[in-house]
Amino acid sequence: MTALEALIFDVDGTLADTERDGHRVAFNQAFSDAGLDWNWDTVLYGKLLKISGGKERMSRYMADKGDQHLLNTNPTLISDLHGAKNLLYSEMLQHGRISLRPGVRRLLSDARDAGLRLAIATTTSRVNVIELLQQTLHPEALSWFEVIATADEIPDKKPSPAVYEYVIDKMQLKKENCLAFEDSENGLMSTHMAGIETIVTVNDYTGNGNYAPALLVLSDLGEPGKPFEIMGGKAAGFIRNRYTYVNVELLRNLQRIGQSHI
Ligand code: XBP
Ligand code: MG
Repeated sequence: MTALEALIFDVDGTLADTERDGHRVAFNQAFSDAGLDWNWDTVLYGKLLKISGGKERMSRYMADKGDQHLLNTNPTLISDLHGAKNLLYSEMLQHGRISLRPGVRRLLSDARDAGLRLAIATTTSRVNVIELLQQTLHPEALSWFEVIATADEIPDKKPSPAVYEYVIDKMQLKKENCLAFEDSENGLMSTHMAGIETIVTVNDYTGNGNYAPALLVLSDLGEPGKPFEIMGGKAAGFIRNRYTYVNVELLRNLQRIGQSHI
């Protein structure tokens, strides 16, 4: 039986709650700076999040609003807005407005000490990942991850499995030797199609999803003294009354459980 070798992390919603008070606010500022009457309130943004990728999200919204004529005067409107949004988002990170979710720093640090290999698989832009890791985790945090796969390398966004397949291929891993961390249905569909067992940590936007294929569905990774809530998953019965936060020992056990389900 093969052992746990690597952990692959989604970014938005998984490492940090970046959407409602991060990307959404930056999108709205970019819209208003461009003189557009577009505004994404928190409820609308929750619906729009079903569309992976900021550019794709704006394109869909523009079409639904009947504003496609705007492209006649500015054919690069969507990519201009996206660039402006990412700059504003970077500024928010630099001002410390976004922090890591519970347990993330501890687990990454413990995983490194245990010799587990780390990677990132996200549909967001590379610039956003770099800023988030450096600002919230550690100035040298980029070097903690063997592969950082983003929308810049993999335009085929989640729920496509492409970004996870890219990571597995680059790291020459077997999918059975990895675990992935996701926060959304699109993310879980992506890992599931790539054949990677997954722990889902939900947030306000993703709590009502269908996570049937997940090994575990949790409120968050938990901390000593701040237990996670177990919301479901194939391994939920195993961890109940045994673990209150995600640590490397639990992950090694989950990887074995994942293999026994195959
Ligand atoms: C993240 C996304 C991204 C972010 C915004 O999904 O879908 O579009 O919302 O970033 P996941 P960009 O967590 O599943 O990777 O504007 O750079 O796309
Ligand atoms: Mg996510």
